[in-house]
Amino acid sequence: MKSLKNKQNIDFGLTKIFEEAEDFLPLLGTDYVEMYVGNAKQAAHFYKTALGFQSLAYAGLETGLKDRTSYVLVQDKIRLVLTTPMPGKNREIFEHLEKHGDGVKVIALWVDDAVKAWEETTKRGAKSYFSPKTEEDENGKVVRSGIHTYGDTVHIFVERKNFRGAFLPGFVEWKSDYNPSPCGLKYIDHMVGNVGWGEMNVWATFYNEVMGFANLITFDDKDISTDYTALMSKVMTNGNGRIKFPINEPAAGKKKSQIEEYIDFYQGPGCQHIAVATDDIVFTVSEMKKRGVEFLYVPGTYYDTVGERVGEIDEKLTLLKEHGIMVDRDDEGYLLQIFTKPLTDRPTLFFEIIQRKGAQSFGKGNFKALFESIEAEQARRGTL
Ligand code: TYF
Ligand code: FE
Repeated sequence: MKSLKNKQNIDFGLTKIFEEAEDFLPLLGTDYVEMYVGNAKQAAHFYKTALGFQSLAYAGLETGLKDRTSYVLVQDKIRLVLTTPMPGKNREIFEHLEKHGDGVKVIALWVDDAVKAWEETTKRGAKSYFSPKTEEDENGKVVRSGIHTYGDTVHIFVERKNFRGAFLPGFVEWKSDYNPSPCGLKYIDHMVGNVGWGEMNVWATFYNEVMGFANLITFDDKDISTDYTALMSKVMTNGNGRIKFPINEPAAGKKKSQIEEYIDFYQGPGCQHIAVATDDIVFTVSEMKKRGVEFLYVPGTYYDTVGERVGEIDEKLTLLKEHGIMVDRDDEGYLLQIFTKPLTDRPTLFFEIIQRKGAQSFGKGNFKALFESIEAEQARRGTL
């Protein structure tokens, strides 16, 4: 039985949550993340240079694709697709860009059966993005289907067991002479959605009822609020724990919530951050800094008390302080994390670098320092 097998893979106390549930949507992992961007060629250069991604695949004019151009980048298990529109009838990408700026359009999920994934989710109320279709080339075939989630964001289910190509049918392998070394990014740990006032529960319920996810943790405004920022968050996770989607909504605070700021600039709900795992955060962060990535500033005083809060850790505190890397502990271990500034001109999408050493939580102990740091940035932008 598939559902039983899934349960044995659960490695962080999810067994209880899923005891009775049958996993009608088994997910093997994140397949790819696709961003719609204003200039895919330059964005690809940035993600290679600054974050250490490698060239993987390409589709555009040279491959017979007329209405858009896509560059596919890879770093270990992470695949990032950067797509820009070309003049033509495809208004979807232009409209997405005009409204949101560069942002995440597709969070693609790797499945064994893209037809079943679409049927199970649409029958539970998901709005279809596209019904199952088979794409084929000399490397085999891929079945994909898609559903809508928050805002203009979509999930695409990807079934690739009969495919050997670089990415998807229609893409050619992209061999480049420019190959900056990786920064040690391994896989996507979680992807966070920001939604509007009162919508957190709508989307938590969507992930529960339509996709069979469970609520792993809830943070209310009391957990999170600083003097200014306030937000609430529910972390939703699938049966084997490989996919984690925290959903944030703004809460009333003294000044403008960072979630509201995001929604104002993204002009609606969307993906706020992509958390990527590394197994050597000091290496990853020092590489990314050398390559020009800017991180949020954590005040030096944060490190005065971190020792008593987290106890013994393997890393030298002086090194963590030098880089502004934060630490938090839970029952199962500890984690190290740091946040980039937004990677776009609008204060919208950013990346989190996370190294888990047992802990499966989200750094609640760092919320205050983190949000104060975000507020300092909001103040600089005049949006607080
Ligand atoms: O994903 C998380 O829950 C943590 C903390 O606006 C966090 O990375 C939560 C909300 C937010 C930024 C980070
Ligand atoms: Fe996060």
